[in-house]
Amino acid sequence: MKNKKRTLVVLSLVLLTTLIGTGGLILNVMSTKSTDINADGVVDMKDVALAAAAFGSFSGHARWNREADINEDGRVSLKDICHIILDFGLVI
Ligand SMILES: [Ca+2]
Ligand SMILES: [Ca+2]
Repeated sequence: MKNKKRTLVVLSLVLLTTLIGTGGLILNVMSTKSTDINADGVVDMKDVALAAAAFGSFSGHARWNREADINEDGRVSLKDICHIILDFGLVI
């Protein structure tokens, strides 16, 4: 069961990386906001999980997490998660 979850996470990362690799079609605006959402000094799955928990939310929404809105467009979307994936593993 644990291996299935790990496989799903890896496949999701591969999918996101593939989407990002298509010439940046998803990311049309660069952001200067930190992708280290929990401010622990590294961009990792904890940050992806925080963004995923806020996915689809917007300012005022019950699941809204301002720190997860990386591109600061007022929504937590795939664009924000792609920004985090691009920085994945980065030590800040
Ligand atoms: Ca972090
Ligand atoms: Ca956003």
